[in-house]
Amino acid sequence: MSAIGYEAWLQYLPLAEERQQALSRWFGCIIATETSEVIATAAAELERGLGRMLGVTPASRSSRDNDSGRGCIAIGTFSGSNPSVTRVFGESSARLDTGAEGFAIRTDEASGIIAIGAEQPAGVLYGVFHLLRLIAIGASIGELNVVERPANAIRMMNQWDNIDGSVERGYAGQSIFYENNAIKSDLSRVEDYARLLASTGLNAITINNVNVHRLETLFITESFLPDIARIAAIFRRYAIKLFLSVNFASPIETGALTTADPLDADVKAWWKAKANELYQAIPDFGGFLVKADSENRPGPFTYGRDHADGSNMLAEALLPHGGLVIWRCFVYNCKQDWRDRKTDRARAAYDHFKPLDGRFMDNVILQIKNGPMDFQVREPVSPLFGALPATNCMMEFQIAQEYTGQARHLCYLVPQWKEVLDFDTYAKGEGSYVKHVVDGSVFGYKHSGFAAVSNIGDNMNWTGHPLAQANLYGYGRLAWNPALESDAIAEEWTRLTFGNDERVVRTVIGMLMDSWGIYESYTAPLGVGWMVSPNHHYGPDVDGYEYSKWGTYHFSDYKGMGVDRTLATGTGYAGQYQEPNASLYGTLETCPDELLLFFHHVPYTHVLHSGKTVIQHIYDTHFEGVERADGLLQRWNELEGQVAAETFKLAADRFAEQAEHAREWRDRINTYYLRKSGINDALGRTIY
Ligand code: GCW
Repeated sequence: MSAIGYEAWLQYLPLAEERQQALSRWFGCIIATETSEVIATAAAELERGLGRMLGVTPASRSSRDNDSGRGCIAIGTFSGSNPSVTRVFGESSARLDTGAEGFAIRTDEASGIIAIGAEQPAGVLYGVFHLLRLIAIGASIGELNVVERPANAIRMMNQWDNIDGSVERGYAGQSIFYENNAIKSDLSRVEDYARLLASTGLNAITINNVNVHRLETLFITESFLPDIARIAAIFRRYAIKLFLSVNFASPIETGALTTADPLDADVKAWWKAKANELYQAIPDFGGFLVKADSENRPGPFTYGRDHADGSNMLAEALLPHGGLVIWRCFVYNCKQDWRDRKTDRARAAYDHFKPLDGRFMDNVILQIKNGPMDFQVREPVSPLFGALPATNCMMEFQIAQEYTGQARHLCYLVPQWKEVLDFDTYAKGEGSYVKHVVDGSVFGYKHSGFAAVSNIGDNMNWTGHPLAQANLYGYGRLAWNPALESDAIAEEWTRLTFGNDERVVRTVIGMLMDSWGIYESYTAPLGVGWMVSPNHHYGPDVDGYEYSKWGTYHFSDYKGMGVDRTLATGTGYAGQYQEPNASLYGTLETCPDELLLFFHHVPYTHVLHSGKTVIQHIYDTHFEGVERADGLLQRWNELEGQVAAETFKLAADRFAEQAEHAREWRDRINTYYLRKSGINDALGRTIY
């Protein structure tokens, strides 16, 4: 029994004695001969993991000097100096399809060696975490012959942390990087975070909020660079590259120039000099993440330039150093008039960026949110995926549950992300899945991959809700391999976190897998989104954003609700998809129920494919949602005594809050629609 806390999925719980004994024949020693920092990290992890699980730490050897009388584990690069690795993989290492960052693990009965080999030290580290995971979840290691390579080249985390210690949309405490307008002097927690990220296969991180405020603008100046370099050095040991979010108006805001016009010669020269300075401090610096002309952030529009001009100017500065510009597509009019039904925020990213396809430099990547709006519980996939054959693209997910319960409600997001990744864009005919757009294979992108907004803070368990760790873990695993199934990822996480008691494992997996559907059922219905309290976005407020400037409306009146985004009579958004998706969504008869109100404005009496009317669907799902939220609490309560008391209590309190709060959602939404529509619940349940 263990607390789900600081160690997260790297607890390395002691194995049963029998298994310890069976395994110990393989782990007489650890042979690591190379001097690379990352391989040293890998060797230390092996010592720690094996030591805890087996109860004895295998001796470390820097050469094959096996006096243990038992088998050993050897780790190293294929072309490195570890003879045991070479012996096991031999010439065949050239044919192993590990790619640059993958790894191979092989059990060699003849020499008594389990070898982990890779092209690069990073692969060795991932291989070590993989082997430790296999041991922890009870897999057999006697005949290992594993070859793994990541599907995505960029596997990135985005922190929305601010220098004052706050975290934008953070629900798990304060920043682990910053406090009181300074970078923390004690960064040990950052190192522990790096380890967690590397264990899931992530290889890049942006350490500051995309909203780059006054002091964070100075991160790229000498006031902060030495400290930033300290952070980069920590992540480097875990093969994670450091990126910074930058302010497009930096030349002005640092006091250097009076313009940030991307075509101005002085501006270009300023950024070039900046890049030189940055790479002097951090030779393997990853590059910039940029939020420009979005939600009041500065950008190229101020100078009558477009986003290709803006990003290319930065890309030119970084190019000689091999740096990347990751440019966000979250660009829309956040000052629209709710009376104007033609302007559609959902259209914005495509309208801005589609016409620019082909104009971006090779080291620019467009980072696109998974949906066209903003991380709602249900949205269609952004039509930009598949629409940019000549521009590098990557995915942006949000692990932080801004609109999905804020780490107080359980919402395992991996199934949602899987739906996005498995969506067929038809960009190059059938089978042009989003996952293959963002892994670069559909269009042959030079750079591409995954990014996600982190859900961690300085809470002792990292993520606030102990079970929200599953989202952090799941994101990394999916970025490595989008073909993994949601329940398989849930099972890995559960076993690593709670141990292998089958009753606990089954209960937790079941709760995780049901949770997204439960959250959806008592919140905004049928894909319409929002209905949250303005600003903090927690809790129900059906009209909270209805008369605002943010472009997020449901248009409910006494007859019906939903947003008409059809080509024929609406905003035309549905026409941004390629066929057959454009027709599927644009036609009332074929539009999937779960997205109906995203695409169509319909009467409350409209009959869904499910056979229910819209109004009855709203009532039914909201009543059921509360019952199912109660069910989560009951299911968790059954684990009392099976899970460490502290973890049990922490989660039990949150499940109680969720059940209570689901009632608030139910009653607000049902009451609102009863009053608007005047149509009674067919089952006569209590609505206020
Ligand atoms: O959803 C909105 C959030 C903002 C965030 C923005 C973005 C970082 O409410 O807090 O700002 O998205 O993604 O840029």
